[in-house]
Amino acid sequence: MTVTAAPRTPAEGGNDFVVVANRLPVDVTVTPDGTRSFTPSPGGLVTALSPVLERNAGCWVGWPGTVDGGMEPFRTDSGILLHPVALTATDYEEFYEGFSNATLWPLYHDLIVPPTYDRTWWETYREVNYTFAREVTSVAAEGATVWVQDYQLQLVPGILRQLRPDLTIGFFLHIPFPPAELFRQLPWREEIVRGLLGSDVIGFHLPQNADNFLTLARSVAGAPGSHTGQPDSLNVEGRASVREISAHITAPDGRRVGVAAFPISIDTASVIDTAAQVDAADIRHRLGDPETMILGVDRLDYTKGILQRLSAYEELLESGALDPHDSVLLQIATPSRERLEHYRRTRARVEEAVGRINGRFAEVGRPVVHYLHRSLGKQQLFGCYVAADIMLVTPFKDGMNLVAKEYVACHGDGSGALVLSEFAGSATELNRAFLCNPHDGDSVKRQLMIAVNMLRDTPDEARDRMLAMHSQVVEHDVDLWARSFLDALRSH
Ligand code: GDG
Repeated sequence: MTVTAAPRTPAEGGNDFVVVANRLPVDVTVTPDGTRSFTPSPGGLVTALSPVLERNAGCWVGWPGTVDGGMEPFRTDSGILLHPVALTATDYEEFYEGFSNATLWPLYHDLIVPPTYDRTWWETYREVNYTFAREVTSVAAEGATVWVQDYQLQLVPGILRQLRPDLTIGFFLHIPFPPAELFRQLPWREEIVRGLLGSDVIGFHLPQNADNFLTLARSVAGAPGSHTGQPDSLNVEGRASVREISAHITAPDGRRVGVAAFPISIDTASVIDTAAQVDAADIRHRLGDPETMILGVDRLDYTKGILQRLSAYEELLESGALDPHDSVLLQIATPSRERLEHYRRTRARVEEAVGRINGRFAEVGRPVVHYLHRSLGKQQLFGCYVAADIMLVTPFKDGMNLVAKEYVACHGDGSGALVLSEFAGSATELNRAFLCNPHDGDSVKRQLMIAVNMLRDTPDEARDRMLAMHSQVVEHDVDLWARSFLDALRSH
């Protein structure tokens, strides 16, 4: 299918504010008689955007998570219209698993595994982006604001700009944006850049991501092999700053596109509230009342460095730095993208390591690693955060990492310690963490032991560090993220 844009008329009685994301914020339940029902799922993005959507008669456009047929739009209890986009099984394989998660995901995470460049996947990505954009045009009122989310939908701003020039369009990327020299590998790089430039404002987590994009925009349109007929390079002014627009790109159609960093955060007040209700002592008791409880919480993704964290822990047990009678590592690994080869391989290696470490160091009835490969309820998850002495967050690359912020939010009493990869976006704000380089096993081990020893020997110092980070997430919550992006978009 060719993506040609026939202008669309605004939806009568449509919505003034539309969020479009790959997934709808719903959980699908199938009853024994086969009836499907949809309940809103309580993700961070939903919590952040719900008040804005409610105030503005808003609508959320996205895929409901099933490939077996369509579904009617419906309203949540709070009045938000959920507008489903139907995807086929082939769309799911080629657009979602293929181009989004086996091409863009590894490319944007610094090639931790090699990306696959497949023309068929790319064509499906374009088609599905076109489908999402068409759905937006059917629900957006004249002059509406549309906020497009994440790497799966990078062509949507450009398509919308052609279909509906009356719209105000924002785009936010939830994962890192790679350095230009990596991005330039992508055979369809110009189309992606032009797709993003359909926006009025493009937001990233960090100024460094935004600067990568600005550098790329300076060069990619006129790169050798360019067949776009665009000028040699796009005109770029300024440098990216945080929460305000101080950098602009002049798009090929003459519009000024604002670029800035808007570090995402969590619904801190609600995390603190939930954390106050958990029984952390019970969790520690069920783990055998260890002296040191270490925690890891991640989607099971090769970017998260789970295997490297297990290896560091194993070596510390081996050397005697950690005592297997007194230490427990609880690793919660939420299932993710399980049909993709690299994910299957990562899972196999992680599970092999868990088995090996327990085989070497566990006693009967007393494992040294507790491993859960499933998703926990929020209450239980936050109970683990509160209970843990040390949180290990060791991604090789991560846009932000909300788990680190959630842990810190749960430790308003100053207890606990965060060992955090310097390659997680959150390391910029949580700079009182024990920062480590996950590519260097010695660095992970060293920072983990500094944290263990500080909690034991100089607890006041550990407490100061945690309290400083706690204030950071109290003052910079997800509401600030949403407000600052939308204010920038409005005043652009
Ligand atoms: C992408 C970017 C960026 C995890 N296990 C369970 C569970 N979770 C929740 C956590 C947290 C969320 O999932 C994970 O968010 P992260 O930010 O840590 O990581 P990604 O999924 O990779 O998110 C990332 C983010 O988008 C936002 O822009 O920060 O860099 O990669 O909220 O609590 N929740 C429940 N049970 C679990 O077992 N209920």
